[in-house]
Amino acid sequence: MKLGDTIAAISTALGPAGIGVIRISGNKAIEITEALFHSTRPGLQLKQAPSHHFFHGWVYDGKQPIDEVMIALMKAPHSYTTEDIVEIQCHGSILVLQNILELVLNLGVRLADPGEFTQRAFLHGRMDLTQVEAVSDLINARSKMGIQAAVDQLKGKLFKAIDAVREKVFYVAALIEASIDFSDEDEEFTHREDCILRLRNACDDLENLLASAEHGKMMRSGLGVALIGLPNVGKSSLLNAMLKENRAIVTDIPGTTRDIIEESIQIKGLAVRLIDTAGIRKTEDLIENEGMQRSRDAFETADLILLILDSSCPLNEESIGLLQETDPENTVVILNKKDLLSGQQPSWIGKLEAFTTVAVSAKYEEGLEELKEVLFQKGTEGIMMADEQVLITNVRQQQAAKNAFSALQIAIEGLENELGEEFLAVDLADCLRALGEIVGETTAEDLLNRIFSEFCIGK
Ligand SMILES: Nc1nc2c(ncn2[C@@H]2O[C@H](COP(=O)(O)OP(=O)(O)OP(=O)(O)O)[C@@H](O)[C@H]2O)c(=O)[nH]1
Ligand SMILES: [Mg+2]
Repeated sequence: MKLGDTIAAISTALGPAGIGVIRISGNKAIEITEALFHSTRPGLQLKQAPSHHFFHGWVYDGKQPIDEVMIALMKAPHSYTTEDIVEIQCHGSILVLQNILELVLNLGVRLADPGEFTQRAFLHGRMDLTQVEAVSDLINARSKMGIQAAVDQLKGKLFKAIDAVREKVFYVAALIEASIDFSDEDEEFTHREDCILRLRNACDDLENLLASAEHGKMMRSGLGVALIGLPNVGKSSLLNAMLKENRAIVTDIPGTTRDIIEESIQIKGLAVRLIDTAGIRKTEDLIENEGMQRSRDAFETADLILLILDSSCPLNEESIGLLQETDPENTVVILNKKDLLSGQQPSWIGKLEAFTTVAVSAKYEEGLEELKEVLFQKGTEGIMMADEQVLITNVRQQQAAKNAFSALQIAIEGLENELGEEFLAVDLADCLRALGEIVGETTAEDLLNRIFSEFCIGK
């Protein structure tokens, strides 16, 4: 991956569409476009043309017109990558897009790697790593909350928060370095109290950020909800009813669902990932057993369990077994098939006192609004929805923030216990390195590569 190359890729999704965009970035972008583009404005030269303007014309392959296009010109350094960028907007035909891309590549341009445009923006200092991650989150967002978290991060909210903590730590680190450099055998380091206060303050900031992580991750990836229960209780019916579509096969034969089916819905802007699973029972069937292993995995990894019971049946031993396995804190018991009870409650309802319960009829779509409300409450429990709150949105950021926090605590303890400045300097350097990892300044190369490789081509 060479920074000096001019790169190009199709930046829009490949499928018939109104328009499609081919993006070219690098110092040859403009001259290469000149070779293909015939402007409708006589004598127009893109090199001399004003930046951030659109130009109408045709792309030609030799004498053969390929498509009528608009060219968007963004000259360095005021572009996404900070390099010269040309975006060719043609009709959104896969073949036309591929044709134009090929013409561009034949002129000595290299096909961009996944995420390479964004990587250039990062390497040229236009974005920090949290903003890079925000771009990816925004593209992949599945809910309004996901978009909001990504946009806040893209605007640099998290970067600024981390930078503010770094400033505080830098200040103390500089004082300590100075006291090492100018240390006099008899002279004591005189700023301990002041340093402790400053570092405690930085620690509080990090603690608040860390407290936001669960909220941030929830906003980004949504609430993972596993539908668990014995066969035939109506798990797949409930999935279909919530999705308002016949996604999963429903029959009256126990053991219908074999594989995991995952689909998302939005509840008041929160993404909820519903995971339908195979009914749990004892069986010799190989396929069903494999399905059940997957149910077990979903059971263990989901944020919330919907334990579904058939309210028209007695509470048998297997159901009691499942109830005992679940933690009432992250379980909602669904009393399905309430239509069969003609307004009555199941006789065994008393056994469920520890649980939140919702009575529904998946078949007749009753009780679903109440269920959605409960899911939203559970998903956003303990979460502050304050505008000014800064969020950590993924595990990578969370882990680095934790490391920074631990290093700070060790430094504070060291200061309190009159430890030598050399030790303090090491702890503060650890803390600064961890903070630098969040924004991408001290992040390991392979991790960076992985982050960019998960992008789509053309971004
Ligand atoms: N009366 C009534 N029948 C329902 C309700 N929900 C589901 N059923 C029926 O119960 C049977 C089983 O439904 P499914 O949704 O396939 O059950 P499941 O839990 O996914 O079953 P497995 O995939 O075998 O584990 C079907 O005949 C459904 O029509 C309901 O609310 N009321
Ligand atoms: Mg099913």
